[in-house]
Amino acid sequence: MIAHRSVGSRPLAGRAERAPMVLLLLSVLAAAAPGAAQTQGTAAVPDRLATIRDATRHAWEGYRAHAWGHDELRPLSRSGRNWYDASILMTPVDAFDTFLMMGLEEDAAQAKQLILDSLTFDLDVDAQVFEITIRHLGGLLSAYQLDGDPRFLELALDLGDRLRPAFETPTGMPYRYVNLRTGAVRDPVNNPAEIGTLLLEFGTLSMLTGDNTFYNTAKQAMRAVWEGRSDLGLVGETNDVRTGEWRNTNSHLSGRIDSWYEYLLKGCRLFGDVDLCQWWEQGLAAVNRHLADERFHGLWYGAVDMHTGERTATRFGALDAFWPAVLALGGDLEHARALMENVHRMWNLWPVEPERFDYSTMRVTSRGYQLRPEAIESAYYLWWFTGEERYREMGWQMISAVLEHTRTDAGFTVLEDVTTLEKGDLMHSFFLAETLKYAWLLFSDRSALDLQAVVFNTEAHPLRRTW
Ligand code: DMJ
Repeated sequence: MIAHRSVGSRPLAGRAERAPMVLLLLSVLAAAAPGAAQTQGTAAVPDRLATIRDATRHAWEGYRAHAWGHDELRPLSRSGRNWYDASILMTPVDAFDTFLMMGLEEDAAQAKQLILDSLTFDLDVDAQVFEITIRHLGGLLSAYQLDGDPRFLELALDLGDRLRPAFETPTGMPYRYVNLRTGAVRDPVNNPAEIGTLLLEFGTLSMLTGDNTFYNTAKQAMRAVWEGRSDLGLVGETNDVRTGEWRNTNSHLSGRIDSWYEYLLKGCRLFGDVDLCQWWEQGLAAVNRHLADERFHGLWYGAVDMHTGERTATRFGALDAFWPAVLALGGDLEHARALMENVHRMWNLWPVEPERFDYSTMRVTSRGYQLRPEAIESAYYLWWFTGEERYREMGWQMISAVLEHTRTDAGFTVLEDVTTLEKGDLMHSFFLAETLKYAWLLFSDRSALDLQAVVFNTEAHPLRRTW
């Protein structure tokens, strides 16, 4: 049983802060209110749902047959791989809520039994704080909220406790790795995404257990990143968590920074925290002012130096494609729509989107495809908030191409090169957590999930304000 922990310092705004907090939060929520969505193509599309559900079953069958008990499936070699010396069951933890949402009860039951029988965090391994938080803490918390079994929350609480030593730094920003058994830490050079994408999970853990220290710890890490922003209001790519000093001053929306912005907005929406709402509004303004780039075929977001604003790169790719979703959720449909056109353009350049390309030359610079969800996630948010079928068609083109070109006899696999369609040998757990889930939601009835009430963590685990 979960002991209801005594409440430490409060995580949410106090009485004096509540009035502006409510106004700011209402403006964030109102800005994202759907317009045409109530009247246009909002009904489920059964044949497409059947295709996506079959693909999900195929992916899980591959894992069951060849990687059972491991973190992830290697579809070509028909084997399993673990991130560390021992498995932490990444695929079942990531997939469980997807199965529930798709009504795949038998598959959900298999995943649940494996997790509850075998998952332990009492392991002598150095775990990456960000990855285990978004996948395991997020997955276990959403599993608890959807399924109700308290053992999911017990596992989440045990993990949360084991991650605490990572935050014992002068700034409150976490080391990248912490040993789950000994608490030993390593890798002090971290980045805004890995430092600032922890609050939805730590905050939800606080709300569900009554132990506010989780919330406050993750929020202090975000505050430290925010306070290190440049005069232009931008953050850099890497910093030292012991001093706060920036090591790489490139600013962009790609890996190492991306979900930092996502959690400012989502933290504002899930917890109603006035600081996060303000940081989001100000961060968004700086991004639209300095990173937006309209010189080449419409709107892109590239890279600049965080201090000078000087353009350092014209690159975009699969990871950056999350931004239309966040813009739509934040109510900036104009930029969301414009960028989504270019996400779609990226999908028309090659059979499948590449990891990265240069939008000034339209040349690919990183040729792989890692089964990533972001473009389909954005199509889903755009469709949900506008009701326009156009976004469903974009999403269908994307997921059809993924299912066609990445399918193997045992699950789905990454591509080494989207120009040749050469296959690699890995089915990332986020394919089940995110890619297939967002595709499923895109063709479900719009009322299947209320994006005004549910907040997806960055691994697509749904969290709900049940407290
Ligand atoms: C996922 O682990 C998360 O979405 C993360 O925020 C970014 N990378 C992958 C998916 O591409």
